Parts: sequence; C-alpha cells; structure tokens
Amino acid sequence: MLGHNRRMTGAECLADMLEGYGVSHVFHVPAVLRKTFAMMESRTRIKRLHVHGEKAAAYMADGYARASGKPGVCMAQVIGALNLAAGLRDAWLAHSPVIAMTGGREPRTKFRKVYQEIDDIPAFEPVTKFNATVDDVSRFPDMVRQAFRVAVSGTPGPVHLQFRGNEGQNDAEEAELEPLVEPAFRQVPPFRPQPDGASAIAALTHLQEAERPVIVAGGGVRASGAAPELIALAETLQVPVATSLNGKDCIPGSHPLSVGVVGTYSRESANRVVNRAGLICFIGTETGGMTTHFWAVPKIGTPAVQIDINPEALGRNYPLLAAVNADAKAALSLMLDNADPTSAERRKSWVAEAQAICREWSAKNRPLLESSAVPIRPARVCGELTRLMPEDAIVVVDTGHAGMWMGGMFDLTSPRQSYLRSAGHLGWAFPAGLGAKCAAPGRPVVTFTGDAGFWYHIAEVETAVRWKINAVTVVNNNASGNQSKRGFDRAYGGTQTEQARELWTFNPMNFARLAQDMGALGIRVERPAELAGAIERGLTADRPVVVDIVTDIDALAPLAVTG
Ligand SMILES: Cc1ncc(C[n+]2csc(CCOP(=O)(O)OP(=O)(O)O)c2C)c(N)n1
Repeated sequence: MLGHNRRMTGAECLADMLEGYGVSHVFHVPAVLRKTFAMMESRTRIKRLHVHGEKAAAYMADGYARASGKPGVCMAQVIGALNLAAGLRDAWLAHSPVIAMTGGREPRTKFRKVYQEIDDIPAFEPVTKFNATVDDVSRFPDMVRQAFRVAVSGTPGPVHLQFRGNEGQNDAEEAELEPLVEPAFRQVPPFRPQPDGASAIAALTHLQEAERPVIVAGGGVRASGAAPELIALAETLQVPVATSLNGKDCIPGSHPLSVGVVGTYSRESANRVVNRAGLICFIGTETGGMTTHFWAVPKIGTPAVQIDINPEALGRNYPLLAAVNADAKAALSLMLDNADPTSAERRKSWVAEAQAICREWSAKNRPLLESSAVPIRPARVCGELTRLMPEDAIVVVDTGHAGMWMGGMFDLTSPRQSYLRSAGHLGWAFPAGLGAKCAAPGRPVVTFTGDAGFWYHIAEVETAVRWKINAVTVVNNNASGNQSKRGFDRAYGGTQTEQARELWTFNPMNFARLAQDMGALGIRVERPAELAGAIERGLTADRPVVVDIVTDIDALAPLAVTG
C-alpha cells in the first residue's frame, strides 16, 4: 500500500505494530490471536499476561493506560468478548485509551448456531469510540493504526477490533503488508489544538475581573499533562482550585490554593467554596453528575467559562460566558502568557475566605484522620496514606466508600504523585493497580479498595505473584459493602431488620492469609498504631503485597454538602 509491503502473516504484522506503538504488556484470557502471541515471543519484548478473567484484563489495560497515557491492550476470544466489553465501561466513563481485541465470526458459519458465538459487535457500541471488524488480513495495518489514532485522539477512549475467526484465526493468513506505525498516536495527546485567541482571552478576562472565581479542573487536565500550567495560572491570578475525582492529581491537596475534590464523592470545603463562587472556570471536565453533585454544586446559572478539547462538552450543563475549544495545556499557556498578575489583588479576601473554609474542614476532620479507635476508622487509613505516600506514588482507588473516603480524606502531597480512580465500577481498582504497575514499574503503586471491591478479582493476586507485579493493595476490610447500609436503612423505612444485613454483609475474612497462600506478602492490621509500619513494610517489600486492614463496619463516609 505504501510501497514497502512485504509478504507476511497478520500475526507478524500485528506483533510488529504493537511493539512499534510502544506496547509493553498485553492482558488476555486465551484463546485469541494465538499466532500473534507466538510472534510476540519471537519478534518482540511484549509481555503477554495471562489473567483470570476478561473483565480484569480490561481493567489492567485501563490502569496501564491511565498510568502511562499509552493505549492499554486487552484480548479475548469470542466467548469472552462480552466479559471484556463489560470491563471497557469504566474506561469509557473515564476517557481512557484501551484497545480491546476479540475473536469474531466466520462468514462460513454465521447464523448456524456455531459453538459459543453470538453477534458481539452491538455490545461494544456503547463503550467504544470505534467498534470495527477486521475481516481480511490485508486490513491489519490500517485498522490497527485507526485503533490507536482513535483511542488517543480528542477525548481519549476505548476502541474494539474484532478479528475474523472465533479466536481471531485470520492472523495466520498472509498478505502483502506494511507494519507502519504513526509515532504521534503512541500516547495521549497526539495533538495540541490551539484555542482561537479571542475565546481564550475572553475566558481570561472573565477570570481576571472576577472577585470570587474558582477553577474546577477535571481529567482533561491530567490527559493533557497541563497540571503545571493550571497551577501557574491559579498562582498568578490567585484563584482557588477544586478538582473532579478524575482530576484530583492536577494539584496537590497540600497546595495553598487547593480546596479539594468537588461534587458527590468530595470534600466539604470544595463544595462550600464552589457554591460560594461568583464565577466557575471549568477546565477539562464534562460537568457530569459526580463532579457537580448532580448539578447542585455549582448551581446551574452560576456564571461560568469552560475550556475543553471536545466542543460538544462546552456549555452542556452550564450556560457559558466564554467557551474555549482547545487542548488544556495550549489554552492555559496562552492565558498564562496574557495574564495580568496585578489583578490578583482583587481576589485577596476571597482566597482568604476559601482558605478559612479549608482550615475549618481540617480542624473538624483531624480527630477522624488521627483517630486511634478500634476497630480502625477508614479516615485514619486515609490520614496515614497521605503521610506515607512516596513522592512519585501512583494511588489507585476503587469506587463506593473507597472513592468517598479517599476522594475526600486523602491528600496528594507532591505534583509527581498520580491518582487514578474507578469511574463507577466496584472491583476496578485492584486489577487497574496491577496494570498501572506494569506501565510504571519504577513507581510505587498503592491501591485502596473495600473488601467487596477486592473480592471481585481476588484471583489476580496469583497473576501479580506470577508476573512479579509488585503493587501494594490496601483493603478496607469491614466484612461488608457498608456503603449500602444507608440505602437499606432508607428502604426499610429508617431502621433495617437484622436479617436485612444479609443484603450487604459478608463473612469475616483474613485477606492477608489468603494473599500469603497465593504467594504474596499479606499483612493483617487490626490496630491503628500498626498502620504506618504495615504500609511502610509493604512499600519496601519488592513483591506483591496485600495490607488487610480490619475496619469499623459502622463507619460511614460523609455525604456531600450543597450549602
Ligand atoms: C459493578 C458495580 N456493582 C455494584 C456497585 C454498587 N456499589 C457501590 S459501593 C458498593 C459496596 C462497596 O463495598 P466495599 O468495597 O466493601 O466498600 P465499603 O462500602 O464496605 O467501604 C456497591 C455494591 C458498583 N459501584 N459497581
């Protein structure tokens, strides 16, 4: 096609292309693209992680992608395809560039009730940006390029390629192929679309003239790598910064202008500051329900400006005074170049007010963060993690109470730390943490999950041991999914029956012992004084670690405030 074609198999071509795109690991349950796996062994250094379930494979690829910005690749044969599709849903919600490859249908046997087969394509439609079939081996090169191009471009997201044959056997066929890769699409972001100057200056002018502005920064800032520009603009103009959960690592919690995570799984100080603000500057956030506490924080109608790479996001939920369509880093750089630092004076009393709200939050919550109660309070675990996370740590957090405790109570303390969170799926964090560690083996990875979350993919402890994926997993073990307690209280009209606890509790379990039996280091913690030693031991163990912390089943995370 491009004049450099050679006769080769699809398997050789795909293996070469994945290596060319910088893929270091793929996550799969056999049997799919078997010839490609053989070619990866003989032609590349790609690690082929055989894991215990397709959903976990997708979550590992997702954690890999979010930790590195490079597409994470996961694979399943036709019967496992929907398990893989289920696992793409979190990547879809989080805008994470995951490429899923599955086996598909043969024209010869379609519609004949062939073993294990249904039409999987519709199931991938709601969770992918590009959902395509590769029926002819000659299409391997252009379709793989399109998969990478789509996954990392614009607002990133998952892609699905279905290869012909229930195990993708068309990789064994030969054609004239050119395994060309496009380096620009190895990672997010491939391009930095510049704003038109007038819109960026309009947004800047509103921000500079405002007396009570706040920035709400989201995952688009982290995808763009725009945290330094965000912080520089906030400092220059003296504007407080709240983040979404997905954007939590755009500004360390220890920064004097940080007010915390806003929305539903949030910190009270952030919600209070955002609801007192006179102008909101949304950057790289969809202004979705979780970030705005279902559009109550800020209230719809609050004056706003917005910067986003996706024009369709601009003004979706909040009417705008200025809309800037651009890469976050490009827009913030332009605004920074034109910023007037003397305007900061105007916001002195507002910044002081926001900081007083933050100090109030700290004073109110210090007893919880330092609690020596037994059973251990989850907030104490968050306090210890804030204190002990290495300055280049990647912190990976599950949803539910885990998301609430860590979103609200845990602080990043260095701009080099990363924070990856489940976009809603219980059980995501443990495999995602393993994927993150594969992507960044030199960085400490610490995952925080509840026990219900950990149960989902506990078998992957064996994968971590087999592949020496030395992540540390901290389990908030209250022998229940106790986030559900409030909901069942309500359902039972205020107080649930004793029997109702069967709806949300489990048998007590010693995860440290289970982990130990699977070959990991298991550390059981029952007293607050043991926490620091256990986490420090985990961080230096150089092997997969499960820190099993017995916590209080009655500890409920604080709910979002709107006042
Ligand atoms: C796939 C999926 N199913 C169900 C839920 C609903 N859900 C949210 S939190 C939760 C229980 C969480 O339990 P655990 O992880 O043990 O944390 P805890 O609340 O006990 O701290 C459930 C069932 C979900 N978020 N995702």
